[in-house]
Parts: sequence; structure tokens; C-alpha cells
Amino acid sequence: MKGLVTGISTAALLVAAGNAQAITVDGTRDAGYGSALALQTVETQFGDNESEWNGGYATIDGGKLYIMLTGNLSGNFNKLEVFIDSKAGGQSVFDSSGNDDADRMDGMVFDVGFTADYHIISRRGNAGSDKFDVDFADLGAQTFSAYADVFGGTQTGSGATGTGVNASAIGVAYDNSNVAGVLGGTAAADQVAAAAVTTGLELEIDLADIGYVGGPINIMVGQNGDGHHFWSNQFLGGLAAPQGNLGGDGAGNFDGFGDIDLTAFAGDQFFTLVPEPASLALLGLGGLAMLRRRA
Ligand SMILES: [Ca+2]
Ligand SMILES: [Ca+2]
Ligand SMILES: [Ca+2]
Repeated sequence: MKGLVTGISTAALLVAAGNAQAITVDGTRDAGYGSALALQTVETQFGDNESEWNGGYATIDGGKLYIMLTGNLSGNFNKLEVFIDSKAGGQSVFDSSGNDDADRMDGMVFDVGFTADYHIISRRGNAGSDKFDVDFADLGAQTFSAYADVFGGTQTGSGATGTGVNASAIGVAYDNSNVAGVLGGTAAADQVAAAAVTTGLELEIDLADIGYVGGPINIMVGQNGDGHHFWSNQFLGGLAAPQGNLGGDGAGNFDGFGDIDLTAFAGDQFFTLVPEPASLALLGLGGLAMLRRRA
């Protein structure tokens, strides 16, 4: 992306920005996300419309990474794990920054081609009052910030974290209204139904906070239990069907840890955003072939 920016004029960038379809962080998928980067491949064994992840979407606009994950997160403090590979280097084997008992996943092996740099935990429930919490961890620096109750007393809505390890507040929105999408079970998911879901979790992260200087961004999404030590069968990219919960040992058993080996499962349990705004193709700058050469 940096190559593109240096290769075209400020005026052209302004045109490109004008062409981009704005994203609103409200828990509803915007047209600006375009097509899904991953669709769920397996029915959920963590409850139909309870914890299911139908599709993964992402885009970059205005210096922000936007992530839209359509589906549902149970209101029982189950953890949605989002790992971001946004720069060179990073972890092929997970090593927690020490927050939220995430160290129970220490030793987890990521797929080849994925080196985790940042980890975001989302969870919601009622602990005396309704809340939605978000943790942001810089895995390289082994630092984290934990943000409780980002919506101000509710489990759904929109809001933002404070600042800390992330210098800019992270926009967060969650809409729990999905009652369709994939069904409960372990068989192959209905991907047409998965693609039709428009609501779920939406995040807005400043590119500087994920050390982004250009190139593709890999995003891994996995639904875990409330102690980071019992994985469901809901990953994006998805697992090969039929597939039950992975549990703590990859075979569906509880062992007190969440250190699964994702290389043992077919396919990539991550998806990739290749930032190449469609709007750039409309600028008459010689087309994407030229831009790619510059990049
Ligand atoms: Ca939205
Ligand atoms: Ca990385
Ligand atoms: Ca469903």
C-alpha cells in the first residue's frame, strides 16, 4: 500500500477516498466491505445463533482497518479470539501477553503463512450488570490493554475502547439480531445462508496501532469457550466438514489448555485482506497492472 501511495498524486488519492464507500461501525455489514473474505464451512456446535460465525469481511479506509464478522457471540463470556498478522515477523506459536487467562493458549500453533502480531479478545455477558469487553494485546511487545463495558451498560450497541497499548481508541459494535445463517451441528454449513447474514461484530482499528506499513493483512478468527481452553468448531477461515468442537486438545476434549495445532487441520484458519481499493482502478492511471508494479 505504501508503494501505491508514493506512486500516485495527492489529488488521485483524494479521488480514491471519495470513491470509497464509508463504513459505519454499528454491527451491520456495509456495502463498502464487498464480498466475504471467508464464509463459514461448518455448522456450529456452540449453539445455533448463540456462537456462530458466518462470514469474515475486512477493508481499509481512511487509515483504519475495519473488520466485520457476521454472526453471534454468546452472552456467557465465551471468548471470541481475533488474531491479526499485519506486519513482518511475529508469532508462529502463540505466546500470550498475560491477559484474561489467554496464556492457556500458549503453544498454539498457527497455520503456515500466519505470524500473529496482535490479539483481540471480545466477550459479553452479565456480571452484575450487562457489559461487552474488549482486550487488545501487542504480542511482539507482550503488552495489553483491557477495556470493560465498552457500550456503557449493555451487551449490544456501539462504542469505543479507551487508549493504552492502542494509541487510538478501537471502534466496537455488536448486533446480536442474527437468527439465520448456519445451523447447529457439525455438518457442512449452508454457505448461501452464511453469506446472507449482515449483523454481528464490527471493529475499527487504527493502522498505526497494528504496525501496518503495507501488504496483505491476515486475520484469524476462532470461537473459544469462557476460559480460552475449549475451542468450538467456528473458525474463519473455516474447518473442513464434518467437524465438531476442537476442545483443548484438538479432538474435542477438555484438558485445561487451548494449545491446539492448526496445522493439523485442513485449510487455512485465517483469511487475507489484500488492500487494493477498487476505486483505484477507476482513476485512469494505467490500471492495476501499473499499480502492482509500483507496489
Ligand atoms: Ca457497519
Ligand atoms: Ca506477522
Ligand atoms: Ca444460525
